[in-house]
This record gives sequence, structure tokens and C-alpha cells, in this order.
Amino acid sequence: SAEYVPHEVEKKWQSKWRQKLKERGHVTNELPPGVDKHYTLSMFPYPSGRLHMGHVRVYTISDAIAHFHRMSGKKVLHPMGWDAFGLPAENAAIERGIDPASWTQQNISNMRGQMASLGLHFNWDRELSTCSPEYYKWTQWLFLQLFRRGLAYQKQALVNWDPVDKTVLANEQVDDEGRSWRSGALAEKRYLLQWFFKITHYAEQLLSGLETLEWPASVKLMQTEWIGKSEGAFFDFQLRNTLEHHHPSSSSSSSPSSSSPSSPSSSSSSPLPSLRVFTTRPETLFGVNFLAVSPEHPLLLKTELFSESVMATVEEMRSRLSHHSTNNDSSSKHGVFSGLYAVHPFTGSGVPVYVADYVVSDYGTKAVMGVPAHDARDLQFAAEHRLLPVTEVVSSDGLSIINSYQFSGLSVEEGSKSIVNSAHSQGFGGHMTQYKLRDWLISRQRYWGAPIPVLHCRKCGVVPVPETQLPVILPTGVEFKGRGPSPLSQDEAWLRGDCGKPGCCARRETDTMDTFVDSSWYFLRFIDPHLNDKPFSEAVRRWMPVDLYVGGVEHAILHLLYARFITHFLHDQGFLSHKEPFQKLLAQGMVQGKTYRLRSSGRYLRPEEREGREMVGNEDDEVRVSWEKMSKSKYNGVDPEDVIREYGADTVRVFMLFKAPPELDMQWDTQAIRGMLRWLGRVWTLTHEHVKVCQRRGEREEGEEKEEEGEEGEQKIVSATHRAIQEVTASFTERHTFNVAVSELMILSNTLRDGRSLSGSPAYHSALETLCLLLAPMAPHVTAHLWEDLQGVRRVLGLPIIKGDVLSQPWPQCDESLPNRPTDTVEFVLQVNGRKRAVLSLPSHLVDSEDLSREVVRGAVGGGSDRGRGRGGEGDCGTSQTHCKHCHQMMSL
Ligand code: ANZ
Repeated sequence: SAEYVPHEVEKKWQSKWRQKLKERGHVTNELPPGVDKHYTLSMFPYPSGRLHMGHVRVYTISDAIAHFHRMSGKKVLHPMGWDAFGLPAENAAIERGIDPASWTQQNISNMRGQMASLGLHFNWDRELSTCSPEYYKWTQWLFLQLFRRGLAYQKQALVNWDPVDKTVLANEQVDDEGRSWRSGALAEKRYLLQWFFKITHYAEQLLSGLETLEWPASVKLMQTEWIGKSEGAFFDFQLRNTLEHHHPSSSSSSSPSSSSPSSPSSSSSSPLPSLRVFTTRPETLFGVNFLAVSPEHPLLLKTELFSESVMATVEEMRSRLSHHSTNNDSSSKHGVFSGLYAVHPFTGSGVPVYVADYVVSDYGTKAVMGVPAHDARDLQFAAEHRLLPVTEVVSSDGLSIINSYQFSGLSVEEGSKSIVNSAHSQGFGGHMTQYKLRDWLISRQRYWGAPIPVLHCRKCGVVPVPETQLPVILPTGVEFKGRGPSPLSQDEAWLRGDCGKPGCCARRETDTMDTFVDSSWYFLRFIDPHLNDKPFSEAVRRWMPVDLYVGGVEHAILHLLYARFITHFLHDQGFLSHKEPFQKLLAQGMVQGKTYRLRSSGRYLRPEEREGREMVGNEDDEVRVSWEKMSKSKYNGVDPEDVIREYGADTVRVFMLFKAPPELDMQWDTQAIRGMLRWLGRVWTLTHEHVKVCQRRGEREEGEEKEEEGEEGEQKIVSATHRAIQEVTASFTERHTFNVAVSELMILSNTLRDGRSLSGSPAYHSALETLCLLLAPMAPHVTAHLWEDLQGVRRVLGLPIIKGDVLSQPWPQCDESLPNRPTDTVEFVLQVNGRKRAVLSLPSHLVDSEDLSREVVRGAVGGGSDRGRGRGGEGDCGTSQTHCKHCHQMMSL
């Protein structure tokens, strides 16, 4: 047909693909030795019911990459599934009386259809859903493995309680302001018996494992900081009731360390314990002038040691803490003198012990040594409580130790070591390493999750459900009574369990697991999701690790850390041969839409209120126009279905890839996408013109000599073709710069347009076929169509017919011997305030002739005109200045 009508093309190919999928059925896992594999994984979605533009972006990226590797001869796994447990289903049940299971099923089938309409090629024979008993049976199995190794345990814990959703939240689900990530409510602190996974056991491994991964440095850094390793020391301070001076000079030796801290106190009461502090600055030990413990410190459980008024103040501090999510707020340092003193282990002098709320209860030893001369928080506290004197113990240049008896004069490094060693040999100190990482709270007091497979027996305590009795099925048809306690705790029949012992009286655990447990191992299940007797098959050893994991940077910490933890654990149990699940990570940026906001009130304008206010960054007094993450409340969202209907799936896909490098935020610009549709239309037209010339020649005498078109034009086309092969290949393998890949294809199509007189020649034909192949991973429908048309005229050109559709062809190879290949790169140093921050390496041809290539791209996208630059300064679409736009984005990092 003469004109490019995306919908006709896409409908036809999607139905072909559907048919093919049906015929093929389940594909085997066999990976013969020597065959290269590529496990391309994109983070599976929560089945909310509708895809959003973020989904479109992530799945387009992984789909294109999977196609590329398939065409490059690898065996590719590109599966899709559903992270299907979680609160929204339950909320739908509460608010609208819909059964969570059928609500979820309905959503899944909607979204599956939307994915098909995007032309995404997933291995649907591997589809899984975490809420199906076949899957959560093995999530429960995983729990039992951890339980057996002592890595799943229950403890009373001060937890974040969401007063709206009425559930416990993991620390990670509470933001910096102490609000629930889901309901937005201010989280409260409550003590509850909760299940935890001991991820802290793997802190060191999770840290060192990062070194082997090809992940963005920023994500590695976030994980490193989350694990938060601190190397330091502990010191034990003997406690006393009174302030006694054991001046070093009063002891027989001149060394302060020989004074005996444990010399009997004059008071007759029973001996007091000692107090252990954790410090990262042992060299400051001689500058200590108070100790402070957190209000949750176990010492405070010995209430007999403290006066009533001290305990009352401590109570007050505790309750204040329970209303704030963090006790690190810098404003005020509340504290009270405990009445006890601590003896400095080296000097023997006494220092007061305080209870202070800036000491956090889940870090270190819950106790600190206060060194006001060298720590800002300590100084503030000391000032508020008039704790004097403030003695400097490190020289002002920060290099050596002063005022520290025999350690004075040593360098900080040496001194620190010898203080710790000396304390160690005398039995009151030593090295200590601390991690910020906390154990993973996995209990949820909710219905729609995998039940934790244990029984609570009155006689035997906690009894794990035997593996043979898994899954512990989530009862269906339960009744929801508002947002109160989980329906599981109301279901008497379900609750009754049997621990196996005679006369047992056991009840089932009613907590379900955090959905992050479901997603901590799904990538293993994909390899054989239909296994009945095992969580995953032996084939995981061949298929793992995931070669490329694509997903949102919002999962940079939690999901990725949990999945790594579980993989490390399963490796240690001998189930896996890899410790790390995800070799490469591509963290894609957000999709942003334009927002219009009143400067006066901050209100966002609805679409119908925006008339004539298109410019981003203009100085309108009333309205601020900017790019922000798409969201309902900002009226800047775009529905994927709408844009697919309007422009077609291929245009949406290529535009997504073109508009920004995948790691950066992309701005969804409705003006610009039209340019992309026009460009695909141009590729269509070029191909059909060529096909027509060939057909006409076929109708005339066969074998008729074609007109000589000149070597030079042909040369140009050949070298442009190979340059495109080289650049697009590099984009797929090394840098994932699909924006550059698309630009390259636009340049190739421009060369073809300029060399249209060669239409009908074998060189022209082969260039068009290559263009098709290179574009196929990104725009599978239109290229499938054009490929077929190109095959139809191969005979006329005397070329052999190639079997199979475009996606099953081998990836084109660049001819290394061709001249003018753009192998050179130019390095750009990016400086911020005079400091080198990054080096950008760009292909020289993009740089040398930057203006030229910008014009070329503008011409390509700019519309039907043969001479794209004839259209005046500003192109008629926003994509016209691709290169400089991308530079701006990179510069502003
Ligand atoms: C004495 C000292 C002197 C300290 C000095 C710092 C500077 P990171 O690096 O985060 O591990 N600390 C220890 N446990 C604490 C707790 N539970 N709550 C609040 N603060 C705590 O921090 C370790 C430092 O934080 C430790 O080193 C301790 O203060 C404090 F000039 O000890 B330091």
C-alpha cells in the first residue's frame, strides 16, 4: 500500500504472533553446551489494571534488547509475570466488595492485552503470578529454609505502624518525614511480635558482592550506604553510684592505665554492671566527658538503679519517640542525668551517664561516649547540660593525638590502634564493626499475601508447617470488615492447625509475608514455572545470572537488596551456582509530563485551563510550566492506550527509545511524537518506492541491464549502511544509548533519500534491508511488513530469497574493511565549579559535524519536505534538536 497506516500493520502482525505463540507452546529450557544465552529481565509489574507510561518505557527497552540478542544468535529468555499480592487488591475488596483474587485476575488479563498491543514479545509460556498457590507454595518453602537455618525469627519490635492501612511498615516503606509510602499517613511506633529475616547475617557479603556487578555507580553507592558499614571500637565503662576521683597520680604507677577501674566502690550496694559504647573515633577516648544511652537501653530495665523522676522522664522520652519515626531530628537533644557515673577505663576519672534521645536504639550498643570537642551532636548536648570541661584530644590539624597521656604525640591512626589494642589487652575494649543494615521485617497483618507457614502450639511453641503440607492455602471467599484486623485472624476453621503431636492445640500464624519476599526469587522460577515438586529446576545453573535487569531506580535499594540476599542464601545452601542474581542493571529514568502550576496558590491546572501556555521555563507571572513525573494529581499523565491508538505502537516504542538515553528522565512531548510517526512513514515510503522500481523492472524484460548509477553514490550508501550497523550494534551492547541508535538510522534514511536515484539497485536494496533489521528490535511491526515486501523483489534483483520474518534474521555484521568507519571517539570533560565530574565519550562524527548532524536529524524528522533544513530555524517538532538536548541533559547531571 502507498501509505503507512500503523493500525493495519500492527493488527496483522500481532495476530500472526499470537498464532505463532499458540502453535509453539512451551519452549524447552535446554541450553546446549556452547550456546550463548541472554536472560533479559524487566521488573515484573504489580497488576494494577492498567499500564502506565513508565511500564511502556521499561518493557520497550527490555523487548528491544531481547530481540537484539536473539538476532545475534543467543538463546534468549525474556519472561513476564505478575507481582500480584499486596494492598491495592485488598483495598478494592474493602471499598468495593470485590474478591481480591478475581480483581487481580481481571487486571492481569487487561494488562496482558495492553502488552500485546505494544507488540512486546515475552515468553508467555513462562508467565507466573505470585498470588497463585503454585507459586506461593515455594515462597513458603523459602521461608522454611530460612527458618531452619535460624535466619527467620520472631521478635518483639518497635515497628512503624500505619494508622490508615492498619499494618506494619518496613523502615524502607517510611519516608524521611516518617510517612507511609502508600497511605501517606504519619507512621506511629508500636511494639509488636514480628517475623524477621536475618539479612544482617549477609551484610558483609552483600557489600563485597557489589564489586563484581556491572551496575550504575549510583545504585551501588545507595546499596553501600544502606548497608552502612562502620569500623570502630567498643569500650566498657564501669558504672558507679557516686562520682569518685581516681586520679592517675594517686596510683602507684605513672601510667593511667594501671589505675584499677574495678576498685570497690565505697557504696555498699551490689556491684553495678559496665556500659559498652561503640565509637568510630577511638582516638578521642581521652576527650570523653559524659556517656549517653538511648531511652531503650536495657540498663534502664533495672529500674531499681534509677530514681522515680528519672524513670518518669525516660518514659516521656520513649513516648515522644514512638510518635516520631526518627529520633535523629537535629533540633533539640533531650536528655536527663541518670544518677550514675562511669569510670574512664584509662584515667579512672568519673563521668556522668545521661539518657539521651539522640542516641538511637537500633544502632551500635545503644550507648555512646560523648566527646564534645570533636563531635557536633555531643557538643550541643554538652552545652545544653553544662558538661565541662571540653578537652581537645586531637590537634587542630587533625593529625595527632594530644592531651592523652602516653598516647599523646602519636598520629591519629597509630594512636587509635594502640588505644584499642591496649584496651583489648586489658579486657575493656576491642575492635567492633557495625552495619546500619537492619533485619528485614517481613510480617504483614494483611490478608492478601503468602501466609507464613508456621503454627503456634500451646505446648510446642512455634512449629514450622512440614514441607509436605505446603502450600498453606490462603482461604478464599473471606469477609472484610472494614480496615480492621486481617480476615485470617477471624477465620476459625482456617486457624485451627495440627502440629502433629497428640493432644495438640495449635493455631496458624495469621501474618502474611511482605510482597518483597515474593519478588526476591521470581527470576529463578521463570526458568521453569510449571515445576510441581521443586521451586526451580537444575536449569537455573545454566540460565542464571540474569544478564540484564531493567527497571525503575525506585527499586535501587529494597528489591535489589532483598533479591541479592535471597540469592546469596540459596547459593550457600547449594541450590545455585551464582551468588549474585543480576549481572548488569539498567535503571531507567522516569517519564515526565508537562505541568502547569499557578504561582500564587501552587494549584495544578487541568488540561482545559492551559490554553496558550506551552512554553516550559518561560517567565509567565502567573503560571509555572515545567516537567514532572506523570501523576494523576498533576494532570500531566498520558494513557498508553490513547497514544497507541493515535500513533501506533511502533511510533510510541521508537519515540520512547529516542527521546532520552534510558537512564535519564524522559519528557513526553506530544508535539515531538508526531515527528517520529512521520519518520517511520518516510522509511515506509522509501521502501515502497524501491519495491515499485524493482517490480516495474520485473515486468519489463528480465535480466535487462540496469542503468549505471555511478560508483560514488553507491559507495556512499554502503558506507552509511555499515556505519549504522556499527553504531546501532554498539548502542545495544555497550552503552544502551538507543537515542543515538535511532539518530543513526535517521541519518541512514536521509542518505537513502538523497540517493533515491539508486532506488532499485542491489546496494540500495541491501541498505533498506539492513535498515529494517536494525530497526526491527525497536519497531517490530512495521519492519516485519517492510521486510516481507523487500523479500518480494529479491528475485528481480537476482538475489536469493531469505526465509523467515525479520525478527528471526541474523543481526547484520559490519564490514571492518570499509573506509570512513566512525571508530574515533572524542572525549569531553564535564566540569562543575572547576572540578572534573565526568568524562563523556562521543563518536567523533557526531561531534565534528555537530551542526551538520543536527540538521540531518532535523531533516529526517521534520516532515515530508525533501529539504528538511528548508523549513526554517526551529524544526516543526521537538525532536529536531536531539543531540544538543541530550547534551543539556547530561550536562545538568
Ligand atoms: C565518639 C566520637 C567522637 C564519635 C567523635 C564521633 C565523633 P557511624 O559512622 O554512623 O557508625 N554513635 C554510636 N552509636 C550511636 C547510636 N546508637 N546513636 C547515635 N550515635 C551513635 O557513627 C558512629 C559514631 O556515632 C560513633 O563514634 C558514636 O560517636 C556515634 F569526635 O564516638 B562517636
